[in-house]
Amino acid sequence: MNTLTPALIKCQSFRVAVIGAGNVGRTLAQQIAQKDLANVVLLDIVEGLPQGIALDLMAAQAIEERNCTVLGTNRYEDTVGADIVVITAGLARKPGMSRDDLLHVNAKIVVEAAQQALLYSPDALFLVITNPLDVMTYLVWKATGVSPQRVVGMAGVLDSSRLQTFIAMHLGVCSADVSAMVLGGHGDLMLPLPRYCTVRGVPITELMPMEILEQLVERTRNGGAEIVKLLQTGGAYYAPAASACIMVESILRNQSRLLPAATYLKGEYGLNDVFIGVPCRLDCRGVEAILEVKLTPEETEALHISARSVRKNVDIALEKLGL
Ligand code: TXD
Repeated sequence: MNTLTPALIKCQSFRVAVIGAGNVGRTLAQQIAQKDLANVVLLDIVEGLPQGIALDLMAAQAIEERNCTVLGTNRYEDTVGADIVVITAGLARKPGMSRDDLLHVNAKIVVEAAQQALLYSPDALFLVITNPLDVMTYLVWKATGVSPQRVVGMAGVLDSSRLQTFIAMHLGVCSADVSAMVLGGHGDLMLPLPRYCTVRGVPITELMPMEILEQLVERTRNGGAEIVKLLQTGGAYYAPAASACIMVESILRNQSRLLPAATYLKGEYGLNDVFIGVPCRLDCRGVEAILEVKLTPEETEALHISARSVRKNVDIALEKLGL
C-alpha cells in the first residue's frame, strides 16, 4: 500500500542545507519544516547545537503531523545532495556595530562554508544571508565558481517587509495590503523607493504626506539597528528567516516570484560585476531574470553610491582572502 501523502512526497524530493544553526538558521529550519517544503540539514561548527535543535524540531513536526525531517550535524558530508545551500554562518551585529564591521571575520567563514558545501552538493543553488550581505554574496559566487544565476542574497525582501510594516502601522491597515520595494545594498545606503509603494494599488503618495513617508523610510534604513539596540544581544531573526523562506519556496516550487534580492549585475542599472539588491524573478534555476525598473537620476545615483560602497568592501575582502 502506498502511504505517502502529497506533502511527504513533496518534501522528500527536496533537501535544503542550512549552514549556521544560530537564530536565523534554526528559525529558517523551523519555517521550512513547518511548511513541509523540504528536508533540512542544519549544520553548525558548535558540537551538539544543531543536533539538539534538530531533535527539538523533529518533535515539533510530530506534534504538527508534518513529515519533513530535520537533521543536525557538524559534518559537511551530511549535507550531500542539497538543492539549496543557505548560508547564515558567521557573527551577528552587537549594538553600535555596522554590518560592515563584520566583514573580515565573516568573509572567511562564508567562503569556507560555501566551498565545503559545494563539494557535496555540486548542483545546489546558494542563498546567502550572512552580513555584510552583498559582499558575502559576491564572495560565495567567487569562491564556488558557479554561474551567478545560482547565487542570490537575501536582504531586499526583509527591508521591504520593514517598510511595509511601518506604513501599515501608520495607516492602521493590514500589512499584507501594502506593497513596497527596497533596492540597493543591505546597509545604511539601501534605497527604499516610495514611488513604487502602494496600498491595494493606491499609490502611497496619495495616502500620507511626504514628510511622514520620509520618516518611515528612515526608520526602515535603521530597522535592523533598532532591533539590535532593543535586544542588546544579537539581531532580528523572525523576519529574516521568513524572508529567506519565501525565497526558498519560490525556488523549490518554481513560483517565479518577483522579489528584491542581491543579484549579480552585468550592465543592468548601469552596474557591472557587483551583487546588489534589485527586483528579480526567482525560480528553480535561481535568478531567472532581472527587472529593470525606471529610476530617477537621483535614485540611480543613490544606487550607484550603494554599489560603490559594496564593491570597495568586495575588493578589500578579495585581497585579504587571496581570491
Ligand atoms: O537581511 C539579512 N541578510 C540579515 C543578515 C538579517 C539578519 C541576520 N543577518 C546576518 O546573518 C547576521 O548579521 C549574521 O551575520 C548572520 C547570522 O545571524 P544570526 O542572528 O543567526 O547569528 P547567530 O545567532 O550568532 O548565529 C550564527 C551561527 C552560530 O550558531 C555560530 O556557531 C555559527 O553561525 N557559525 C558557524 N557555523 C558553521 N561554520 C562556521 N565556520 C561557523 N562560524 C560560526
